[in-house]
Amino acid sequence: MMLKNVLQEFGLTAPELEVIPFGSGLINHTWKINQNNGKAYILQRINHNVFKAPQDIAYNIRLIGSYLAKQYPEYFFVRNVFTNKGDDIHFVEGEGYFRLVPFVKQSHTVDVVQTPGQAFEAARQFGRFTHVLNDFPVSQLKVTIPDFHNLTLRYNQFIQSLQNGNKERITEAQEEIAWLEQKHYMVERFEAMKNNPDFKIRVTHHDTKISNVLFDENDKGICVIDLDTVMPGYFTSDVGDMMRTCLSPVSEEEKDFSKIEIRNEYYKAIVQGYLAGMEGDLSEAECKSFFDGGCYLIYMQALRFIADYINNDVYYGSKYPGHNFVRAKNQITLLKRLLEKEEMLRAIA
Ligand code: GN1
Ligand code: MG
Repeated sequence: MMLKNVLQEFGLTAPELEVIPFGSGLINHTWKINQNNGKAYILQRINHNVFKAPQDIAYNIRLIGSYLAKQYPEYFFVRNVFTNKGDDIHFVEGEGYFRLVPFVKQSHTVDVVQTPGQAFEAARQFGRFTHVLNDFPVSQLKVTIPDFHNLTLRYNQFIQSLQNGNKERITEAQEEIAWLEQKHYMVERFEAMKNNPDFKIRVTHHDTKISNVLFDENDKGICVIDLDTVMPGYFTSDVGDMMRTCLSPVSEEEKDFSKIEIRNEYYKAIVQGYLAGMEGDLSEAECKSFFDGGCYLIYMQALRFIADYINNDVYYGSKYPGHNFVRAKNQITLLKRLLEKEEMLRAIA
């Protein structure tokens, strides 16, 4: 099998290897590799259509890794394993780019957040990651996906889908489209943030779901993983995507929207955990914008899902008819529930 050849390049040889599909990401493919000596690794194939220059991911990880080794040697940072040729990424013609990292012993990941304590720990880890890189020269990082969390661009892509997309689907989604158009003020708010020097461009993770944090056996956070989308960005991206994925007891895949709700204690845990990790780095203006982060990211995901539905599911794919429309309606419901609690939740931060 082809994966065996890839593993061989990284110095891991069959037959004593066990290869198991791992995780639930929508974009990259991930496997866990167990060796019979007890060691384990995570192998990932990077989606080449989404990450146009996978070498840039490896470059960023190298740069950050050597900075942290000097400035924060106690910070736990998972580096790529080198190939026999000394590269930290391996290209296979017709297959794409692969990278391998050691699996951290006695660590586990969490697919669905179970307690506010876990949300606190996750938020603290994402905050800490940005904190230890506070003085890192952020402009040296490569942008692995240009405009990834640029809400203005995502809104424009949504408008573009209405011009060129599937007409039947546009008619079907009329109500949701109108609602999303009404919420355009969020784009204006986002633009104002971009023009406000009190919002620092930081090293942010951009994919802060709970499964991207490693926990130890006592459910304390160890570190963050999956650094593909680490880029210059705003803290609102990281707290916002945590809110998007932790506040409700059900995920973006849930079809029964009556189960979607905003849990106050998880909101509090995210804010407090992130502040603890950041150790006072946030400006006053940033501290006042936690709630906006949640809005931007949920709104953006709703726009991305509905645009993809209208564009015939070219980006996210679809496991059943109407899948991306369900996801979009789910995120719209989540945003509605969040906005209902605006006054109360803003008072928490
Ligand atoms: C994608 O692949 P995964 O699940 O980590 C997407 C995120 C979305 C998420 C929604 C590179 O992340 O931005 O929030 O799906 N990543 C990319 O489930 O587009
Ligand atoms: Mg990811």
